[in-house]
Amino acid sequence: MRALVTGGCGFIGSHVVRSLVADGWEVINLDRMTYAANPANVAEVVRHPRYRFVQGDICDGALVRELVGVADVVLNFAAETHVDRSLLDPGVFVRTDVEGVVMLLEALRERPGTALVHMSTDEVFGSIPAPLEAREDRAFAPSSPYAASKAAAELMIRAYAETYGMAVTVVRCCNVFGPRQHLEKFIPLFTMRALAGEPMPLYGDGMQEREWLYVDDLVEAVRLVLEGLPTVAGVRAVHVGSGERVANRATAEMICDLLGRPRELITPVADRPGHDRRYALDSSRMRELGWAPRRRFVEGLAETVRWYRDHGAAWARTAQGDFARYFERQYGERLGRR
Ligand code: TDX
Repeated sequence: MRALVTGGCGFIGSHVVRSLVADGWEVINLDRMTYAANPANVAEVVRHPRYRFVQGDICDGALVRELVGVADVVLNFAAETHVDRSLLDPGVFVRTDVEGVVMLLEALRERPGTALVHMSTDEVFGSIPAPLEAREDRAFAPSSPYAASKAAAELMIRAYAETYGMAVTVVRCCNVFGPRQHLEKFIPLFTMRALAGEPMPLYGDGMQEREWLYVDDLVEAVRLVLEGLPTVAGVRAVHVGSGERVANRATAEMICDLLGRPRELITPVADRPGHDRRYALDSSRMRELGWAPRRRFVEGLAETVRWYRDHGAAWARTAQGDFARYFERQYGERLGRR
């Protein structure tokens, strides 16, 4: 089987690329190499005969048509993913996360035998009040430009599936974490700040809850989805969540404790505008397929924190980077340095 993986140099995409190549798949990795991509993420497969890298944009219709034309399945991980950046610059989210998906759909229309697995997010539902869990048929209510761009992509997918009889799987996942996640995200950022003995900027009261899934468990879910791709036209959505919902303050405290750093580093700062209080997925559909996460949050967090302690600084240096500039823009005022 040959997969076209988009965004395969990013966090989740690269974990999937390495898993597929190791298991005998042919993989074409299409990545634009934005700030979020890191060539080190795929270093171990880069010379593999079943791996091919193409630097390019999912908004490039001709390129996408050519690559979709030689694939059995397309896995779309290409996206702008950071909520805070979507508050600073929403336009690029509309372009990549919506227009890019339409480009993929246009190419797939001409290839009825090629399946699409699209990565989406629990954020399309907005905040979920306790004790509710979002089922697959819940109405969308996105709060951020990022979440709205992912919801809009799903609506385009639905429209194409209905209109042109395409069979698509949408994987909606909770917060994923693990090695190689960009430093802008909560767990890597807080880990690196704690290691450096620098203030860890906790938004608002820190009582927002996130459902955390270790990246290897998501990869296993994606692999299971690939084993049972639908053949009937329409959209099949599946929720992939761990059920482990943790308040941000508690996660921050665990990071300090794991590293033996004082909890006083946790610094409350101005909240993220439109900040969702709680995410919670009902993942029973995936569990009925036989999937279950293998790692508890505490275990995955300990492993992740260790990885950043041992490799984080060197790994971060291999990435494209505007992180220092972004950090100043996002946190300078919040941390009182402007
Ligand atoms: O500096 C911070 N301080 C802070 O308190 C950052 C970066 C985050 N937070 C809070 C905001 C969230 O409640 O931590 C929580 C997690 O933040 P992020 O890592 O930015 O993730 P989130 O906004 O929950 O979105 C993530 O999960 C769903 C991914 O970024 C999305 O791409 C995915 O779709």
